[in-house]
Amino acid sequence: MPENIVVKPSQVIERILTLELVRVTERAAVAASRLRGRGQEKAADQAAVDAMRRELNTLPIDGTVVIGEGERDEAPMLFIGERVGTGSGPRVDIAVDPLEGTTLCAKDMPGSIAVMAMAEGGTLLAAPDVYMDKIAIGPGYPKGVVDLDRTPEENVRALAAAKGVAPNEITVLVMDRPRHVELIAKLRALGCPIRLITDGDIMGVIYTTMPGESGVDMYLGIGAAPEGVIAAGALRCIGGQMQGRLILDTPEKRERARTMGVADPDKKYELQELARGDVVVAATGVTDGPLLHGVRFKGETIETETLVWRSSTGTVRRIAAEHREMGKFHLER
Ligand code: VTB
Repeated sequence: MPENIVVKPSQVIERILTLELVRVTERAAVAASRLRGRGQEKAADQAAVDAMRRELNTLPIDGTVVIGEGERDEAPMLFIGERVGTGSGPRVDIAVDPLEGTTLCAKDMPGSIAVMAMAEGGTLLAAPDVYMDKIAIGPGYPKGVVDLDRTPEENVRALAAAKGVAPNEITVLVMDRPRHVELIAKLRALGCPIRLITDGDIMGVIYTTMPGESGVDMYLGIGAAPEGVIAAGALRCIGGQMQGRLILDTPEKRERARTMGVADPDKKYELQELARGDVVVAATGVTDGPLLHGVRFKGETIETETLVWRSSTGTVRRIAAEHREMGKFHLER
């Protein structure tokens, strides 16, 4: 590296840790995939959680789980606030979804992943486990071309104009839920193709960053808030646009959010507020999906495919790995 380039020590550490994160999600994905198609959502999730936590605790970081499996009293592992890592290293925020799409894994349907984000300490939104209204598009569009406070019709038309196509050529990804009946009807009226997914909206948001591969231009609708923060981390790395608003429709949820630091329950979060600092995100396929193939067991070897995004450079790496049974993986049988 030329001498005149100044690299912060934290950046070097983060750079080194990028591959470590891949190991973490690979391990979780392999563990979950042994239960693929067996109809056991909880067991598959638990296997991923165990493997992810074990691997995370070997990393030279002083990590705090900000997005995790739940509150300490309901989730014994990877709960919000749990300290992870060896403790001797940079202070980082950790957001995990060891098995995103547990149902997809249990039914061996496309799109389940093991995913995590690591960011500078105190920079990821500590989102409560509530719903979030989200909008996301990929990179290359003028800032503010879409907005959560505009109607779906306005957003589709604006994105179509920016892309130079007709509104009925904008593919919108929406979660297939009764809460979206009205949204879907509006999009149908515009003639938009709609990609309906049953689960897994972290990838749903990420698809917008790779329209060439995924065919998706925009994410619209309501999904889980913690998943929104992890997806925002990935978008920060690639340069897409996203906004989110927590749905705090009961006094309990508002109180819960308040104790987690949410001062304004109606706040519209910009991408940079969901994930503020430098962030690294890694996702390994569990079942086959449009962007990642699932774990493959091939006699002596196990193959995984992982995407890892890094915000400080915008690098996206796709890592195909071949693991041998003599490694630690056989212990997870
Ligand atoms: C989603 C999505 C997840 O749960 O938001 C969803 O983020 C929550 O919505 O991938 P529902 O309560 O309607 O299921 C998942 O689909 C699975 O965790």
